[in-house]
Amino acid sequence: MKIEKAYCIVTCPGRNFVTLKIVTDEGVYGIGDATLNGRELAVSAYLEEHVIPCLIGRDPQQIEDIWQYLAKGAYWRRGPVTMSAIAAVDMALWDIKAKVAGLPLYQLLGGKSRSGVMVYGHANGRDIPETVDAVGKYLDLGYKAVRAQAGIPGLETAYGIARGKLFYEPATKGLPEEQIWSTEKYLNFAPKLFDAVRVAHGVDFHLLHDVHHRLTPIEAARLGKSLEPYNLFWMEDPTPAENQESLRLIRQHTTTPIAIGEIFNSIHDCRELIQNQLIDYIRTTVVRAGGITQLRKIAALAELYQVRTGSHGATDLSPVCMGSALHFDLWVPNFGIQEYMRHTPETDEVFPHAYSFADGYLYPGDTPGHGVDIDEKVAAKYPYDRAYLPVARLEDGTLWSW
Ligand code: CS2
Ligand code: MG
Repeated sequence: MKIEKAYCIVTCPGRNFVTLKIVTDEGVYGIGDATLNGRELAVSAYLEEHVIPCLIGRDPQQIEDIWQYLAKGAYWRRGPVTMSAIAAVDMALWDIKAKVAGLPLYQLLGGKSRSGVMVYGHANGRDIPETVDAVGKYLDLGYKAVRAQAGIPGLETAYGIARGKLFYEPATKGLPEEQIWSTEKYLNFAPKLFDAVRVAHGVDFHLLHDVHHRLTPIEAARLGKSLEPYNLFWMEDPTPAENQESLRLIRQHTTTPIAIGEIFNSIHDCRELIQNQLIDYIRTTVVRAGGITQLRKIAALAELYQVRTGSHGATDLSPVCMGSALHFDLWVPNFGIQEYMRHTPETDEVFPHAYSFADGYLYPGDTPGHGVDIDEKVAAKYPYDRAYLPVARLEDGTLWSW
């Protein structure tokens, strides 16, 4: 079997997605997600101009060798653009291998380790009452785990507040939106939100929160301590983690579990965090961390230190990534939880898929491959429309982590 052709499909059913399709000389094809929110065309160009020419004629079954070739052969290693491109190739090759075997992807990884994949939904609101109400809606939908994000008094915008219904899409058309942030207003407010959620809905469900890289280590320690009475499942991205050492300070002050990694693209981004047990969940994803091939190496390292997986699953990761992630999640021994930010009906029409939701769990289905396809005719209805993630500034104008 040989790779005969490969190409990118860029579509925008409400938000931009990049999908790589690899077709073999025997007619079997596989697809992979290559979406990098706000930098989509950088990845499609990397694939079209630099990767695809090297794939033609290769044996698609040599997944590991192709991964090594693309990761090391470029000389310039790592980075979100490179690793998203490699991830898309990897997803597509695993899809082909599973289709040729006539098996759902999870069977090639080692079979089921659980009956379903526990997911968490995204409850949010402009204020505490709206957010408490949204948490209730997710519990009524059967979710066992809910993330809560609320508007912050005194700030016009805050991370994670949806513009629509069940969907949260931070990227906006035109140039990056500039949002104002105040750590003090946030730290004074956050405990009130979680107190209200627990008073209204009790303790018999997992409650999560995303700090979204906004705090310094000591501020994150203060937040973690203040949230201990509310027994969070995790406090996510409490501080920017390029300096992995900074998590040590947070760890010294609080038992609130920590999840980090959605922006990581290499095992080396999280090695120290895992080996020093500075985190409890690793959030690396199939599309960001070089595909199934590298993600399962990260999970194997994490398993040695009792760190569990908690992969990113926002709307800007396409259903192709979600489908692939669910097969990984069903197999991985040290599974924690999977983020599930539902896609829009238009997106689901572009990406028909086998996975399904029931009673707080996602099930990948048993279609051979990862169980997700792309309808190229429908995709063509939605041309690319450049959009950017917001930029954050402090009230004095200082540029801050968004
Ligand atoms: C967030 C994401 O889901 C999350 O945990 O951090 O919504 C993130 O902001 C987006 O994926 C960025 O594109
Ligand atoms: Mg996050």
